[in-house]
Amino acid sequence: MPTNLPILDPMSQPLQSQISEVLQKLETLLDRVPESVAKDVRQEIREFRQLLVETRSPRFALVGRRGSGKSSLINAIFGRKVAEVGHEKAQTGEATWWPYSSDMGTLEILDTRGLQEGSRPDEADAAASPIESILNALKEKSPDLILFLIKATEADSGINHDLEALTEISKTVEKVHNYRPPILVVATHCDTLEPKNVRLHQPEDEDPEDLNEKLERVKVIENLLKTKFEADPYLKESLITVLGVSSYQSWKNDVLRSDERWRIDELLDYIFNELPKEGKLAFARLSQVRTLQESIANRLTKVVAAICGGIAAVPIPLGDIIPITSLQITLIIAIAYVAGRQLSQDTAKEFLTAIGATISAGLVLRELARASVKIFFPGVGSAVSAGIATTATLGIGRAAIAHFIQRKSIEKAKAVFDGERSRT
Ligand SMILES: Nc1nc2c(ncn2[C@@H]2O[C@H](COP(=O)(O)OP(=O)(O)OP(=O)(O)O)[C@@H](O)[C@H]2O)c(=O)[nH]1
Ligand SMILES: [Mg+2]
Repeated sequence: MPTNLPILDPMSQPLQSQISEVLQKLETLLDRVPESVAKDVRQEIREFRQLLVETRSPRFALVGRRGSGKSSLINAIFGRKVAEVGHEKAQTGEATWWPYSSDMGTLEILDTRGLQEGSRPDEADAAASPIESILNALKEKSPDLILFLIKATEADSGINHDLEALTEISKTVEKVHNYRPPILVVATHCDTLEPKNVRLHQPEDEDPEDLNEKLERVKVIENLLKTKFEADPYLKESLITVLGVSSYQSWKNDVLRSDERWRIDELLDYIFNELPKEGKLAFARLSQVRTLQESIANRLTKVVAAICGGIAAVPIPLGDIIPITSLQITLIIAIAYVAGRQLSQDTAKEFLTAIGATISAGLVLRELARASVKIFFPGVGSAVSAGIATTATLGIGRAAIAHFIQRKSIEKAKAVFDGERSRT
């Protein structure tokens, strides 16, 4: 059962509606421009909206036997204790989507164990998670992906029941939502494979030969599972990969006392790649993986730079160019948010000033003030201001990544901004 229930807002509501407003305004501006010019900018605006305005908690359906490590995996993703580890009583009553939250965000999880065990009468509490309610929960919301967990040591024992459950879940989702969720197969407990004492999470301290033996065993299990999936024409299509991991962490009074996670970063990478755009930002934030945060921040930067360049390139009245600055401020707020912080507009503006980017924004304005350039030499002036707007925005994004995600000083961030500009 989740230890804390409140769903945290992916992004503050007022901020989201503000961003939404700016984007709407931009779209209206684009109506005045030939569609051939506006088309690409519209596309970027759509992506920006998906990533930022429509952001929501990712949703996973978990399939895995009792003790396969579902709760541990949720904790491993967060790097915090958000789920109770150890034997849990089966949920009584309705199976439903449960929010698991840290102060960095929320995952919505549907535990589908009842479906797997429903046909096994020896399970005392099999009836506690009625199959009907699992299927209803799947109809209510579709999982972004299915995580199938199996203990590495149990991978060669009959998993037909498990595969049947997987197929039923996938087909239900596909029928209702017209979406076939990708399946990630996770072989847990790899650390317990022989030789037991070899620590996968500290390979540098281990005898290379012993380590190799253990890694070979992991590979054998991965291949075994892969073969089973590939033998099933339906499941084969949905399989992303099979990955052996260890999720083991030990907590004492909610304080981490040992962290033996292995290959969880790799798993997070796979999950991130499979998530729809709406779920990526929240996932990068809550998992606190820098490479994922950088990936989404770089994408946001490119999208915003393209939008700013697009606006600057079209001959529109000077007053309407203000959205460029608001977009750049939004970009800073969004990047800081991915890194786990909540910035006010004022703080974002201070950051712009501190890296010396306001001058650049002014430059764009001045460039556009020479509107005559555009009128007399259409194309030339536009290309110049578009270039400046794009470069300045790229620089601002890279500087924000350096400061908020890579935790570099403001001085270093300023150097990143200056470097980006002098590159062109
Ligand atoms: N060594 C090792 N132990 C693990 C790993 N993952 C989970 N465990 C342990 O296995 C036990 C069961 O893990 P849980 O995460 O509670 O499993 P679960 O699937 O949530 O179990 P139920 O909620 O009862 O279905 C706990 O003692 C965990 O510490 C792993 O990768 N390696
Ligand atoms: Mg559990």
